[in-house]
Amino acid sequence: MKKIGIVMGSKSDLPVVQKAIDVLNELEIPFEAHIYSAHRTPEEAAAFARAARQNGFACVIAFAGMAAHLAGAIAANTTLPVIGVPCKGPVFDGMDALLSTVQMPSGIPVATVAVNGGANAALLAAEILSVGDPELACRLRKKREAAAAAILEQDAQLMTELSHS
Ligand code: RP5
Repeated sequence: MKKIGIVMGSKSDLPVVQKAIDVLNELEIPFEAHIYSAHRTPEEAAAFARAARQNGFACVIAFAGMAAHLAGAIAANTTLPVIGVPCKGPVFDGMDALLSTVQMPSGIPVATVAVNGGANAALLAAEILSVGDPELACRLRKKREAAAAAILEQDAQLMTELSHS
């Protein structure tokens, strides 16, 4: 199976990255994670992106906060799908990173998920991989079914609780 590339702009992004790692582990998807910054280590970030296809990656998830140009910088250097995760910063509550990540000019796409949306980024990456992997597609379907069953169980429990109040 091809790998998912994870790139974060700073180690301070790790709590959001961990949400993605948890999903990838649950779905048994191999990944490789790095700290490469678009402004602090631009050469390393570009080199990773340029070699990503040849190195067996199917797509790259890029995590960054504040003036978050990492996902765009990665996308500029590969034609693999790039998923951007805007990370919440200390001043604008993630709105800065959201706009920086989502507002890519035409020609270089970044599929942007919600602020701090690490789990959805991993699920989207898994869905991309599942196009050529029926077993992964089956694991994704079972995960959705389990999530739906958990909600229906909560619903039944709520009805019981409310009927006793
Ligand atoms: C971005 O700046 C990083 O992705 C991080 O979200 C933010 C702050 O970085 P640190 O100052 O915590 O290293 O480049």
